[in-house]
Amino acid sequence: MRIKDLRVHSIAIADPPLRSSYGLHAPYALRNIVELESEDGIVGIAETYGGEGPADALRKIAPDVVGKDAYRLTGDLLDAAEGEGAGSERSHVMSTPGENPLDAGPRTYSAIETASLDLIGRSVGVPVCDLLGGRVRDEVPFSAYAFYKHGGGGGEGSDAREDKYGECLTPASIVRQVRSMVDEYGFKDVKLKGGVLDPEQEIETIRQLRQEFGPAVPERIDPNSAWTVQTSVRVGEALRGELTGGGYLEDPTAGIDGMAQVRAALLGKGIDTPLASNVAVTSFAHLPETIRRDAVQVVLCDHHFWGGMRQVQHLGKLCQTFGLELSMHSNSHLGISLMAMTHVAAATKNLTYACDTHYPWQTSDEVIVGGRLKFVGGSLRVPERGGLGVDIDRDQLARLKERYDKIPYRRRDDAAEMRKHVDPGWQRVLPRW
Ligand code: GKR
Ligand code: MG
Repeated sequence: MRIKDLRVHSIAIADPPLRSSYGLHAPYALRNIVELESEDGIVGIAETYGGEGPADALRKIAPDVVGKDAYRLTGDLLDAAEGEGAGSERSHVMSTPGENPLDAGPRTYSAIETASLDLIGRSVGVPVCDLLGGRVRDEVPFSAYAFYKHGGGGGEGSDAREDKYGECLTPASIVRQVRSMVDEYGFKDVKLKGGVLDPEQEIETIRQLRQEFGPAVPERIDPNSAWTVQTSVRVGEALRGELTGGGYLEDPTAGIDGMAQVRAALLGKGIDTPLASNVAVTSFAHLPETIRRDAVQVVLCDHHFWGGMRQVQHLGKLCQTFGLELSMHSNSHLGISLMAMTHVAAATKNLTYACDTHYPWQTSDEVIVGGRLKFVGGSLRVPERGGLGVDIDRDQLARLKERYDKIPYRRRDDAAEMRKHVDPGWQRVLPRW
């Protein structure tokens, strides 16, 4: 099935002022939508990181894709999926996901792979997860993803959105935020984005969440490398009761070496809380040292930057072989990404943790026919249709592209947003606490 055309659409979606150790989310998150059209007029789609860099990379690779066979694309382009570098410069410690040039290859490749699997799936009437070897689950659970945030629902000026959760900069307001998400979507796990308030406040937030939801709801906290080794150990000790039993401590400190030190210190105190990572460990090249040093016990996969869905399956197998567990990372996204995440999770056996998703934060924009996807009991059902199971809504795509053209944002820069809206002198200092 020969590819006739590759199209890239840059879009902007309203996003609330969410905080993390990277800084502050801009009023719009950026995404790129990819279309691969075959000679017989079937179109496969994918969603990936936004802004100019990822869009340019996709346009640059287009001549290598057009004229090729969709069934062979992944083989033909596989070298691009590796990316560059094996050290901390390849990690997401200093750059937000989607902004590290060293994993531009895997990101670009992943978008092409997803769109070609959708194309093939549509043409033969087979869901993507079944093309990937077959589903091991029909429903994929996701977790409530809580963020400290400022007031505001995203968007700007006359496009400003309703602020569903209000300002959330205290433990009690995070409990209200999560309660609302759990009631609305049925999530059964909670992840708190940390690295924003003093660690004592974040410890208190996790404790209050435990009081509210009880031990049956596993908890995770992720400060994106904001803490020293000592602080990470202190938090691990303080939350030894809360982060076990299905929870974990995610990227408390920077780098594989730092994570290994935290692990050793916690084990020395008899605390076996798993450490998870999508910041220190972002590529296959990171695995040997990670495993050798027992730095991480849960790897957060993400087909968007690990080089595609099949690479996530390979990652799953490696993790299983070396006794690591697998969870899934997310970034601000719409329904095409959410469906792709659902398919790859359905086809990856040892992905046993509820996946992260930012989806509830993009409360009103959507680019797929039928509008926002609905979680039932915190999970999404794998569609039975061929391909990913979602189609582009052309009117919505045009609207989101028009918005992208109007706004000044061309890349994610959370530090610049912090300086603009919160603190003119703000710098990302690591470790902060
Ligand atoms: O959306 O601000 C955010 C998150 O901090 C995101 O950028 C991270 O990549 O969710 C992610 C994580 O788990 O580290
Ligand atoms: Mg993380």
